[in-house]
Amino acid sequence: MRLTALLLTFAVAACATKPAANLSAPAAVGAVDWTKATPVEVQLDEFHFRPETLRFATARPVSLVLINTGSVEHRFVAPGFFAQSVVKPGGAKPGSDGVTLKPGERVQIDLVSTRADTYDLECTETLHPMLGMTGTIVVTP
Ligand SMILES: [Cu+2]
Repeated sequence: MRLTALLLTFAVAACATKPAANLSAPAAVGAVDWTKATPVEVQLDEFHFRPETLRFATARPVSLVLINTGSVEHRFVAPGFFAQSVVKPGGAKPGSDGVTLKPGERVQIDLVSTRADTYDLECTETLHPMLGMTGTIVVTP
C-alpha cells in the first residue's frame, strides 16, 4: 500500500515535470496573436534587398512579405535567422536554401523571432552577393 502510494507519487511527479521541461517553445508560440503581425515588406531586385537591414524584436509576430521586383530569379537566404524563428502554424519554414522568388513573385511568411542576434542575409544566386545582394537582420529583445 505504502509502495503503491510512493510509485503513484513518482508517476504524478514525472507527468507534472515532463511537459513543463518542454513547454517554453510551444507555450510562447501559443501565446502569439498572429492577427497583430506587423507587415514588413522586402523588395528584391538587381542587385539589392530593399531595405538592406531588417529590424525585428523577439516575441513580436511579423508578416514578412518578400517581393521580387527585378527581372531575374532571386533568393532570400538567412539560415540563422529562420532557424531561430517560429513560423505561424500551417506555414512553411524556409530551410538553409531560403526562399526562391521568380520575377514578380510574392511570398509571405508569418513568423516570430525567439533569439536576439544579428543574422546574415544574402541572395545565393551566382554572383548576386558580390554584386551587392547582401543584408543584415537584427533581432533585439
Ligand atoms: Cu539575387
